[in-house]
Amino acid sequence: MTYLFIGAGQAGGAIVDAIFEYTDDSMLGLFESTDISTLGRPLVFNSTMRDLQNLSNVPAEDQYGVAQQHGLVQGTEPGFEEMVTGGFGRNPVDADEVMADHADELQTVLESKFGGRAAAADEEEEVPATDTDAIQFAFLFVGLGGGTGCGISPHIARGIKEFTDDRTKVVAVTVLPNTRGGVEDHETDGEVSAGRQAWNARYGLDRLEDEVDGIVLVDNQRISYLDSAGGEFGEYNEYVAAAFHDIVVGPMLSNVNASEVDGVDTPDIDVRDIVTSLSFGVAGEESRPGYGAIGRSVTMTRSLSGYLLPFVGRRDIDSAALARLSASKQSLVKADPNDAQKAIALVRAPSANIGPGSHSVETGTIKEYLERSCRLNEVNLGVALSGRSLASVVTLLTYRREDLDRLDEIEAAADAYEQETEELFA
Ligand SMILES: Nc1nc2c(ncn2[C@@H]2O[C@H](COP(=O)(O)OP(=O)(O)OP(=O)(O)O)[C@@H](O)[C@H]2O)c(=O)[nH]1
Ligand SMILES: [Mg+2]
Repeated sequence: MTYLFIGAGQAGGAIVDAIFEYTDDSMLGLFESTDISTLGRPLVFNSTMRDLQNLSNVPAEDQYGVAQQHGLVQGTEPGFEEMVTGGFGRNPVDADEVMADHADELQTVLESKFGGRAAAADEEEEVPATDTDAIQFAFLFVGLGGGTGCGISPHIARGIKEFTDDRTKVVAVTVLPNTRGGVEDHETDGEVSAGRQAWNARYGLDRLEDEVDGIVLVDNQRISYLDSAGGEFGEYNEYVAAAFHDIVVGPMLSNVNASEVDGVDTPDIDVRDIVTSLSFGVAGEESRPGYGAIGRSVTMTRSLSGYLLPFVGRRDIDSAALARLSASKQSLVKADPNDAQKAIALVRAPSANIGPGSHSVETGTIKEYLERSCRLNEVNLGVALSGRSLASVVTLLTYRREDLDRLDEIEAAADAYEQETEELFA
């Protein structure tokens, strides 16, 4: 049983790399138990070798090149560097075609990692069935403004579901391009127009929608005041990685006893709840993916003197402010938390700040805040321990596509781009 964290393309790979930074014990502090590498596994795909070489936390055996001639090439394969040179020059339609041509190779890759049909070398031998529970959940990270990730990610989602007979739940975490004005392309030093990136984003979202259970939006326009061409993506990636790490992995690394927590019925969430919160549909009917935005707020639970002297200098935590801040830091522009349909959130705090007591996080207050925002009465709140003197709140708000002005804006920019180029080549 594994959770897969897949990165497709440069942006997707970079975010997965940031998530697997959390394997250092010092970051998780006191828990002798586990870290993310015992629960999840990274897997990245890219057409550009250099992007793969930039990853620090994804071993070469979990890196795959996508090349027109050679298909999927494992990072450890001799000659990898010569085979994976291409890139798709911001063209997702090309990437889509190449990946479609090599779709069966994805099954081979998954079999090599999770067992299954390929394990039987001899025809006479009984073919072991694929362990359909091998991958319970997959998070697929991808930047939609480019070619590679945008074009290949729908095939990856479909391939994983095929591998497990549709048992795996897949959540796509998609980076929306900054569509304000021209955007520097740091790969070619040329200008990739905002219109082209919007067109790519629409192309990718439309295809992903048919393959995945939920979609989380990470909008680069949220950081458009930064000079992202200069590599400031790093901090944003870390922010997104921290939020996902908390909400996906946190509850399993550090569960708290339900009876300790006031104001929440079951202060337990798991990944299944995240997927449910991110999709719409009643049991029996086919569900469709919702669109989520994620946010994280954090505050110190001790003053500086409290770090030096135990039991001194505990700070009061303003729970309402922490909840509001988390929702206002969500990863999407032009999204009003009051338009959200559902929400799931995770509070993490040291044990001294959970349960009754004047310094504790008021989970009931946070839940009420989210319930006031959401139109459906579906708010799920989990509580987990933190080994550091920090209290954090991660909120994942789910919207219907039609309620998000930002997606309308991207559609309009994509339409305009299409018209412009049609006129150009008419
Ligand atoms: N948030 C974030 N965005 C990124 C990062 N790297 C690139 N982007 C943006 O993500 C979008 C897709 O770009 P890439 O990920 O470089 O594209 P790709 O999937 O590698 O595809 P190619 O065009 O073939 O290189 C663009 O809008 C980029 O500006 C990153 O590390 N973090
Ligand atoms: Mg690239």
